[in-house]
Amino acid sequence: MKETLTYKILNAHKVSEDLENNKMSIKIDQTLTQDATGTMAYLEFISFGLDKVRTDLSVSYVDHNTLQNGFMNADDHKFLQTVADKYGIVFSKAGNGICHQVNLERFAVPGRTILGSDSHTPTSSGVGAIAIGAGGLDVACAMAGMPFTIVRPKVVGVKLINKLRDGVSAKDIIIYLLGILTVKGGVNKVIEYYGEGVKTLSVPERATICNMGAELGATSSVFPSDEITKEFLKIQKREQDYKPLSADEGCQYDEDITIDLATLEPMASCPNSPDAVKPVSELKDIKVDQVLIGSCTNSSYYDFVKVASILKGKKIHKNVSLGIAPGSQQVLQMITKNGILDILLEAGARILESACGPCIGMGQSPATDAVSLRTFNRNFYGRSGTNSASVYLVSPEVAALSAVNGYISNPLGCKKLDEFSLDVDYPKCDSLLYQPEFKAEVVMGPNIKPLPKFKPIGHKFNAKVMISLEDNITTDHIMPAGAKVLPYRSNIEKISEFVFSNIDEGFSKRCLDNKSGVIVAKQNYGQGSSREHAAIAPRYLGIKAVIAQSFARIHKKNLINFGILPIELDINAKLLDEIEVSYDRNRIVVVNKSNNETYEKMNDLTDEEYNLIEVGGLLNTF
Ligand code: MIC
Ligand code: SF4
Repeated sequence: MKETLTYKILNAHKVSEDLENNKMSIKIDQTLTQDATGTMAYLEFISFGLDKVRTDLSVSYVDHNTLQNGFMNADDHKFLQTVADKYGIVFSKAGNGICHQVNLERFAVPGRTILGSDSHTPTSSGVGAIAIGAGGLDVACAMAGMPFTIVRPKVVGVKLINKLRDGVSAKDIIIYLLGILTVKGGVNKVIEYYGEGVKTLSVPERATICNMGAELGATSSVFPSDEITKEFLKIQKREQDYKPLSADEGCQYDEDITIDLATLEPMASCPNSPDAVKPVSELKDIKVDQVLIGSCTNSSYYDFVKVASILKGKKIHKNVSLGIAPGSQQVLQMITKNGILDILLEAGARILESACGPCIGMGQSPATDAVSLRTFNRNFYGRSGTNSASVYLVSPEVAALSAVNGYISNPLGCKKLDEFSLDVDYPKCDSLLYQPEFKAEVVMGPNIKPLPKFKPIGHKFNAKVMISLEDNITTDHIMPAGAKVLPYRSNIEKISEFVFSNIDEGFSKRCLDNKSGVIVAKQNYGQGSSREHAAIAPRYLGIKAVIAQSFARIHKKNLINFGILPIELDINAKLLDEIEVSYDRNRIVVVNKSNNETYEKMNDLTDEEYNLIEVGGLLNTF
């Protein structure tokens, strides 16, 4: 039978299959963590009592909480470094770069499986790997050598034909796709790219596309591994990792989409959702206050070549603040060596650390009511740190040209300058990358609190509705990030004070006063980040079930991992209604006692998931 590339890689890693529930478990070759989810993941891994990781390669990155305002983040970094050294994990220190950019440069290998405690882990699929984002506990289990279970994904075949015009970017391809598929269109699917157009895209461009597959809710995205991949691995001095990989000619996809690259135009995701898509030509003349270029989506050397081509000899508009964060030390070294950095500085850019920074609300929050153009991947409400700001997601070309003009501008026709060759020497740049020596003692500063213990929720309970929500609630709504909250990622009691704080300040206190509760929502609850804090912190506050029309993949798994029952139902309930939930292996009954409505459905949890809820979560099974 002719196979898709997705199933070639998945089947080669298959450990077991549960056809009745449409699930498969796969061996994970490599893992990655970042600091904001990593401290929990490693506390969980340590609790398993193993002496070292069981993967081929595990890498721990520090890139999110690099703003060291107080001892908390620095404590976390020290903890992560000592854990890595002790348990056989490669450590990428703060300053080395954004986990996904560095992982692509240094570690991603065609044909491998990679599990990362960050939703944008699929960036590494740009080399022809299957890289998947997951909660920290799932990554901890993978580090312990356990297989990872997924819903057998449907495969969407995206055929790329022709070639992008000057000024049109890989970012425009994925934003365009978001306009077609929406933020829930990729759930339990892998987006597989093929066709003549693939050959016209470099690996960093492919990685940009795979990166924002996360915004579709997709399990992963994948590109073939071809001569361009070989060239990329060669310049990264790891040609030995190359292996050609592609789908069988004529294989069948579950869904088919064709994109003609030659007709695509610059696109933007408008406030406040990556799928609020418009062509840039329809947005022209909107005044811009801030432009930020960077993040794991668009911070490669390739991106800065295009930015420099536009900024060369120009000055940014006096009302615009332009911030630039190169994605890694390697990118920073390269733009320094070939004069791009000078061009950026002369244009008036502020150079930021090679880290996530403003993408996760760590600094650079825009002014009140400001318009901010970002080459990032998420523009959820409040994520920038300024609730009233309008955040647009765009390509590096749109960002650079708009910074010069002071209003949203269409770069169609802007050419890459020939003087910036892509064929340059890429420094290996390992000065902030540490191989484990299996020596260190784990250092746990006062910011790192023990994992909370949770009791099972029981088979029947009554609880009030603590919040009633709409479609597409993101994990940024549930568990906000930003400079104020992120330092408490290792302290569940403290971070739980901030649950839903951007949209409902009273939530946390209400839960504690009521001692238990349920959350009611509509479609695609928990989209976005992989942060398991969006499950642990509500559980800590007494949340026993989330009743929603549908869930995002990673968040649903996180809820189950921490013993919260996800119930897929569309119920009619308002704040403080009294809900009775009862369930067994076969069915779930939900009664809204406040309006006397009863809902009943088959229990669609697998045996494994049911067992986890019964014992109060995955950590109680060890
Ligand atoms: C994000 O982009 O939201 C993050 C911060 O990288 C998260 C992880 C986190 O919340 O720590 C993600 O995407 O998984
Ligand atoms: Fe970091 Fe932003 Fe990428 Fe998340 S999306 S990993 S915060 S750069």
